[in-house]
Amino acid sequence: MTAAPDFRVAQGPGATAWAPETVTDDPYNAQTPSAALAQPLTPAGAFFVRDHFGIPPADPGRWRLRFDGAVATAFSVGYEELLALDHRELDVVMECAGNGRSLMRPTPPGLPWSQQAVGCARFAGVPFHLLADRAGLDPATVEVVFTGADSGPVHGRRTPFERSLPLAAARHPDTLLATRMNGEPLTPEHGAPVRLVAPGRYAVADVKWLIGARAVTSPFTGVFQTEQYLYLDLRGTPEGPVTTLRVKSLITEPAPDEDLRRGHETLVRGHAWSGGGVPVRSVEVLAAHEDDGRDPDHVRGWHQAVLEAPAGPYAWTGWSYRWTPQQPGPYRLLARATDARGDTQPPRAPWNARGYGCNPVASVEVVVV
Ligand SMILES: Nc1nc2c(c(=O)[nH]1)N[C@H]1C(S)=C(S)[C@@H](COP(=O)(O)O)O[C@H]1N2
Ligand SMILES: [Mo]
Repeated sequence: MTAAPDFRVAQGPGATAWAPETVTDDPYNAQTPSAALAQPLTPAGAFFVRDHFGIPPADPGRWRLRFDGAVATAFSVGYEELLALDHRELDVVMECAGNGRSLMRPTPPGLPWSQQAVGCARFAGVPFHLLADRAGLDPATVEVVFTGADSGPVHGRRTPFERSLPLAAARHPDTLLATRMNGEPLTPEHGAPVRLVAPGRYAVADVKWLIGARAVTSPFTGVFQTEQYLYLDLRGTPEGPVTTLRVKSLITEPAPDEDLRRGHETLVRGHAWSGGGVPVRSVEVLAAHEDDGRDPDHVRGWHQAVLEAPAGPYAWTGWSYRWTPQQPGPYRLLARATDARGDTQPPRAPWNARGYGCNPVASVEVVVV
């Protein structure tokens, strides 16, 4: 079922040939290259890819999305019919729940993502509730289960990729049946022809290659809902499913190990985001010189970065801080985002058995000469 991905190279003036950095070949998983993460919107051809079973073949001409389960009238829609409906466009940070796992000690099992299983793209799609309303949901509906066209063996049985959303989240006007990413039709690796986009949640919710939506009157217990994508503690005790994105930041400049000049102003910049549509309230930056010998957790000297206006409630917020290093030698630059709820990035990776929600203070090492 795995097709070799065929990444289109951006054309035109100033175009850059992007390709994600492969993490596994089969199924294909890849992370966003750092140069692409520095862009305000992540190019689709550079955007990280997370596949459990491989990319299923898709033909928009034959694609249908079936609505069934606890509904008055089961029905299906085709691609052309969906394209004719009103679309909404939203800039959305998509982050894999396992992003950053490789920073945890001991490193939990799972794909060894650094902090690059993330991107922000402009998705256009039809609000899911417009079609759900046509089906006439049973008043006892508690969740909607979304089914992808991909499947594979789990516990010895062929299992489709399926995830549910609580009814209120499924019916939220920003939950989209997305057909476009950054102004272009979805590419095969990102869920063509139609994927779900549930903004503000870990990206496991964003079912690709969507072919089914099923209303259910008791909570869904599929493997990707109740066995994987849970916060588990040291003893393996569940602490709950991954849901909304944790507050987080990324330093995109300067690059790691970049040589900077003493007495020269350097622009430290990056993105920050949180989940559930909660805005970023502040980003603070700390430049710790190696000789300071201070524990950065206790150090004073955090400076407020300047925030840009984000392109909507689910987009990331660009930030920057002008820094003029005074001493030569190695520095560690740290960035710490706080959201409007008051949640802030912890000093160190918050460990859990599967390595989800890893949002420690962002850090990059540079040398001043
Ligand atoms: N059908 C299907 N949808 C899926 C997945 C999958 O394996 N199959 N992976 C999920 C996970 S875990 C993530 S992080 C995102 C990744 O989206 P992307 O590959 O477009 O970046 O897709 C989600 N949707
Ligand atoms: Mo993921």
